Amino acid sequence: MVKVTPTNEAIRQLQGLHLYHSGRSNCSARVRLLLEEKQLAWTSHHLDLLNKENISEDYFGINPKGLVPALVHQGASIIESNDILVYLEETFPEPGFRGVPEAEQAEIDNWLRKSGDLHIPAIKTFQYYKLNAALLKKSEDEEALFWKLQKDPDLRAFHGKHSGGKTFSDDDAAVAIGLLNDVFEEMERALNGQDWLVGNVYTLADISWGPTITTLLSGGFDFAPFPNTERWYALICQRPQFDLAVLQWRRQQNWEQRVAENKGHA
Ligand SMILES: N[C@@H](CCC(=O)N[C@@H](CS)C(=O)NCC(=O)O)C(=O)O
Repeated sequence: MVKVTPTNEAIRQLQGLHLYHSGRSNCSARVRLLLEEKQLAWTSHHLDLLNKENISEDYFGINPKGLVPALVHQGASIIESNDILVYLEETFPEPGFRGVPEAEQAEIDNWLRKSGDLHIPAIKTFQYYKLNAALLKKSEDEEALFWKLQKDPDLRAFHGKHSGGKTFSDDDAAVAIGLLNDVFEEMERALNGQDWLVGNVYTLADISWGPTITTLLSGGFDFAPFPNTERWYALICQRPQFDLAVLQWRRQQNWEQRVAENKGHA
């Protein structure tokens, strides 16, 4: 688990749980979902990714990768959304979301690891390929600041692919879709004859993956070959906490409308 000491003293002094997040981000949404499930009080620090509010010296002082989410708690910033889920589960164990027998605990960890591992090569690549380039384009100043602040080699490689008028190729998308099809085939097997991913109990695995489906659906990913996954997703959508933490935040940001308005722009 990566814990960062925020560079800004005022942020180190914050009391309670402070989440730096974005309405449309699936990584942020899984953390909001667990916060709601645990009924924890938290303070929202919303960053509009389309306005590149994450590209600032201040925010890189909270998350050195410049990504949302980051959870600030007791003077430290915890980054990586799936690590934040584990941190919250360990720090605030009740109600618990690892309620399966010992032998199945590793399956929860596997789903969390997969969610993290697939983020750049599959989920983020698919979304950037599908979204209009104009929506994500950085201004010259934003580009310059981004390349100055961003030190992470994977993120430099990723963002290098859609800067200076370039974007992700059909081949990049095909690789991403292949990885996604593989993971959803696995999900189909896990959900065969059961409602939830591990041990038929609602766990961190479901909390991690539910919001990812929302994001992929918005990019037009085809879930028709995955009926168990569709059924499971319909079930998770029925949770009031999911509506509050995931769907309402997207609606508030007018995300679908902003995407639609930008269609057709170069
Ligand atoms: N592995 C990270 C990925 C976080 C991530 O990529 N967040 C996206 C939103 S879902 C973001 O901040 N994008 C802005 C950017 O790449 O500049 C996590 O799980 O927290």
